[in-house]
Amino acid sequence: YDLPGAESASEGSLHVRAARVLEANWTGSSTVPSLNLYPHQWSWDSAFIAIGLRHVSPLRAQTELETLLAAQWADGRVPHIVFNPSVPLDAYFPSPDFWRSVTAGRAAGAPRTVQTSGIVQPPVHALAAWLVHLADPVLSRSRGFLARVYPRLAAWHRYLLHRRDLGGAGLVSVVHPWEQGMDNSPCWDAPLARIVPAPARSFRRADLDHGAPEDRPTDLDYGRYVRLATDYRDHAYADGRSEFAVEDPAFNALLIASEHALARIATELGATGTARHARAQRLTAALVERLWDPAAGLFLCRDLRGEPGLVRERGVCGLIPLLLPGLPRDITAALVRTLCGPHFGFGDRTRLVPSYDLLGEAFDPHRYWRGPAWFNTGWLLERGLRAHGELPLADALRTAVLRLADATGFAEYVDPYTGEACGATGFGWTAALALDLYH
Ligand code: 9YW
Repeated sequence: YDLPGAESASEGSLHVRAARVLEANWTGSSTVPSLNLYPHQWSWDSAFIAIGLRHVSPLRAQTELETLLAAQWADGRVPHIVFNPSVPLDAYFPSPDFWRSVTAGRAAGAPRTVQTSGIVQPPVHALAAWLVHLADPVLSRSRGFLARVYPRLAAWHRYLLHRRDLGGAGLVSVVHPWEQGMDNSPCWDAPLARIVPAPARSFRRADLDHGAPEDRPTDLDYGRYVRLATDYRDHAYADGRSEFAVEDPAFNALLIASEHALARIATELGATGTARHARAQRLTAALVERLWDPAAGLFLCRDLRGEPGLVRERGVCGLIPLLLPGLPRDITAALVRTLCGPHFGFGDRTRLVPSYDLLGEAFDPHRYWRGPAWFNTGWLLERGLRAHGELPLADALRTAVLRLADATGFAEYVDPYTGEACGATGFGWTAALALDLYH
């Protein structure tokens, strides 16, 4: 995979196979993460998908982000799911009749013409918009792409920084594990343990129709997810009262990376990005101050409820800040050591970076975000390694992503030791991000 087009002609190229997945998952205005498992538009999936799609069709990549942002709420939040009205209600749980965005979200300014969830996902969008622009600046300028998305992206960041600074230290909190995107990570075990689960018979899990139960979150996890989402909905999606509030390093790092991207977008539009770069730097300092753990050699999550404090679990979320340009040198060096050390084993014991500590008690190589390796985190770490000049490691990670994505039919996630496919295949961001690394 060193050179585009290096594969044998009979097999076609990775580019063609990945583009085919994105084509199959395209609905006409956006791309689904997985045809069977996730048949709607997901927020951070769309951002990652747009980053790959820009190599196939810059116009579709722009449309992907525009469709998502069209479902933004008046308070600035970008919902984690935008529902496709032509998909049957029982195809995915929780469905629109659970979230009831149009009625329950009225005070927060949910759109009237499209149904969405009421929680959010990591803000990768400004970064994606900038990368999509760079793929075809002429098309982007002729359509006024950045000018159209900029106010929405700015409002999105404003929502997070103003309504979600629940710890009062400048960082953003997530109020549901689904918001952070790594649903059943062991990092949530302690903060979730306080939540009284909704009774298992009060909902029906559609995910088990398509995924192996041992690869998915448990019913107990789901009961808690449902309880938290129900409470949020029943309080009209007003922020500040959630029983679950966690400052997560990956979510905040992605916001910071996107704030830097928004600064570049502002500059491209003829304004100045200085204030945004400065804010990103301040957020980076807050991230280090609040979540860096020098002894563990990575960032940890901070639980704001119960007995507040750092959660002593090593998740891949703690490595993602490697993405940031402004990190102190000793921290980037420590992150690289942790990535390659016994807890994540990259380049030694694992083929792709696991989602959780190999030595952690809760480690399970097949269960979703409790050990398996995911391609979006691989892509983010590859970018971080490259940005900090760790070129041999970045190259190794790039090759691993490309090989495993292709060999598994673009799996949702893989066993970090064997590379065996888990979850769905034909997965949107796996195809998109492999495509991006291929180029
Ligand atoms: C769910 C769509 C989403 C991702 C999340 C992932 C999973 C949804 O799928 O959550 O129903 O559990 O954890 O990160 O955006 O791909």
